[in-house]
Amino acid sequence: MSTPIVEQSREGQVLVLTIHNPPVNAFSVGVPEGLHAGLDVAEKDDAVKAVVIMGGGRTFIAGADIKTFDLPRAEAPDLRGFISRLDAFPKPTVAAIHGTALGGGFEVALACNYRVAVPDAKVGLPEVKLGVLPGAGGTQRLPRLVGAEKALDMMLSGNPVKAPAAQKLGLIDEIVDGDLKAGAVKFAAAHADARPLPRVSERKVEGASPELLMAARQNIKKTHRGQLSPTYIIDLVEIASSKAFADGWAAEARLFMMAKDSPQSRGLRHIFFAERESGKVRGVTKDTPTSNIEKVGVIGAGTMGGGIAMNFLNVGIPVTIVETAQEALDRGVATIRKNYENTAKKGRMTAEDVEKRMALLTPSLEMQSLADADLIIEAVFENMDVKKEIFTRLDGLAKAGAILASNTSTLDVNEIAAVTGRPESVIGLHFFSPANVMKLLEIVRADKTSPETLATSLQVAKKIGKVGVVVGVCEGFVGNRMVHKYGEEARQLVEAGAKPEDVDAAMNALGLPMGPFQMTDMAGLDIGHAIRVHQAKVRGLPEPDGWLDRIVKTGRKGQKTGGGIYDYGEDRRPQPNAEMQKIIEDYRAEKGITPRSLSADEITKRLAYTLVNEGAQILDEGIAQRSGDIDTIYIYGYGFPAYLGGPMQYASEQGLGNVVADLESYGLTPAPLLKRLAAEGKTFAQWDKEQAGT
Ligand code: 3H9
Repeated sequence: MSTPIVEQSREGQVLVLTIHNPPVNAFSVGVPEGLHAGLDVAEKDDAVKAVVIMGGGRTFIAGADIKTFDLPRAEAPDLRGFISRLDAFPKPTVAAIHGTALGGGFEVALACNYRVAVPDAKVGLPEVKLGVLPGAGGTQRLPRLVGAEKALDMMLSGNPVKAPAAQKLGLIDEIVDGDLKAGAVKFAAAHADARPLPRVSERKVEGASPELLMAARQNIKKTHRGQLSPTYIIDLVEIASSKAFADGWAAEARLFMMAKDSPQSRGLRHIFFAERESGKVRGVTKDTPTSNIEKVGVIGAGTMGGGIAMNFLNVGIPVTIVETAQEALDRGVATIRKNYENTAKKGRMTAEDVEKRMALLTPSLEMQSLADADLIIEAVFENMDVKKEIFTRLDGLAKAGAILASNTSTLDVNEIAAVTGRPESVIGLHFFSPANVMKLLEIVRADKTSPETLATSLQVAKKIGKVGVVVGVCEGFVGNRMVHKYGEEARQLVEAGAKPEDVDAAMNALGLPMGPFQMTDMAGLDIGHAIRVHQAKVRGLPEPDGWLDRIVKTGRKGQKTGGGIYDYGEDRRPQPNAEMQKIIEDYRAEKGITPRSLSADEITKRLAYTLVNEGAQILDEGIAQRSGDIDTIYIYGYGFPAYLGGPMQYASEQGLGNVVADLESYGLTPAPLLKRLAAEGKTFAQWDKEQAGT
């Protein structure tokens, strides 16, 4: 007989209800029914003196089942109904926590009379990260238990608290060392006769001063710019402090529904699942063998190579870093040390940690020293001849089965793989700068890359804390291919009459921390110029001579030279520069362009939809497997706001029919896939599902 979703077991006078809903015991359909059945038994049977609720498998309840958020209310699991009953239950209830008690899961625990946990358990209310708020009493109970300030901190950050800290805050009554079930049963039995029963809902909120609430409202303008649910959370803490529990409970239900039904929450939930889906790659299964990566080699000790090396040192994997000249090698190693020391200065690492990491680093001038590495990542400058030479040498010296990776951001990985006798072991691992910070890793699958090489690379990404997204070979892969089109369109907008600052302001208003020209100034104008020169050469076109190329030629290369398109004062804020504006005006005059004024709406749509259009083309070509992969890339690699769900989800929210109509109205040609989906009235997420056959 299979285990029921909620298993009942009697331990003396205690009834233990264990939830079995793998993988994370989300509060899905069947869970409340099983728990109610358990409470029915406990209520009727006089021999039952107390109830323990716990999770089977790896965790307590990880929250409401996010997949059920779009179900009609009558079909969705009734978490609030169960929590109401739990709060009023006449016999002592104990939540026994291991793994994570998150969101609705922690709300169940808060509605119990007592909470016990193993030392490495974590508790928290992460709903804000999904664009919602704790909607099953969390906004009302947490401040009653830990005070307004700590409750705001936990609910606005969404970060969990470890059990020992939670105990200090009063969230956990007892830490159980050893067997959780036995410890929880013992605790429950010891409290079986305790009356009156402690109920969090009956407490008063401490510390909700008007100053605290005002400061929180000010602060979220910076930390959660443009987002709805944090403001609701603060409103609800205010209500918790000034009104009866029942009023707060009702207000919470109303605001939860408003947040849940917002495009922001749909966007954040989309990206939650997209990020997890990105690990599921065509041709790779759970049974695909992987190899152990115990030693890593990095070729190139520049900014990129150094940053890449740090990822592995951080997780205890030894790295040999190779350069051609002693000076460059010394400089690279010194930069890595300095980065760690700066982290230590900020108190995020000890001096001992710095030394531990540095001890794992072996600098070398000999490529031969990479002979025993399991993974070798080449991170030299973007030149195909140099890369081919390196891979030819690697083929001769790397051990059998080693993965040979290039960090190229644009070059053809097939061409690189072809110089080796083992193309199945060659892959692109495209890190984003700064490589030790940015969460994205584009994993470039070449034609002959083996499933083993791919599966191992995905595992490596996870190990070093990156979100790995598999992409195919084309110029710029997914992220840079899209951003090049976006940059091109941004330059066109200026050519047509917009000012660079208007273009940036429109994208800032959409929620991007940096507009295209702020980004160009930060990355360096010379980089984009070099790419345009390279592309023109490859295509047999004359050297590019747009207004931006003319700015580069004045010697202004962006922030690194003190200014580029903009000037930068003490506060590092971009300020328009009259001479640069003159270059733009002269350029228009020379080309006979009469500048026109462009609205912020046109700018936003033309730029955002240019990304979407290229994304659709990328999907059609099979360069990305899912639109969710593209969204994940844009959020983790390019700062697209997560609450918009990424460019493809954003377009789906606007309606693909509207996107097509807008593109056409600007004289731009919609990609065939985009047109097809628009005509069929579909979203990109629906297309993803169709492709996956689900
Ligand atoms: C809420 O509770 C609202 C209430 O306040 C009010 C309601 C009225 N639902 O991350 P992993 C899946 S909002 C459905 O890879 P890990 C996930 O998609 C919720 N599915 O594992 C994946 O599926 P697959 C508040 C969920 O060990 C699998 O589980 N709670 C949910 O790295 C494994 O996930 C949260 O926000 C869910 N709630 O991390 C917690 N959670 O295998 C969200 C996970 O098919 N969850 N799945 O790809 C997490 O933070 C992490 O999953 C957790 C485990 C830390 C639990």
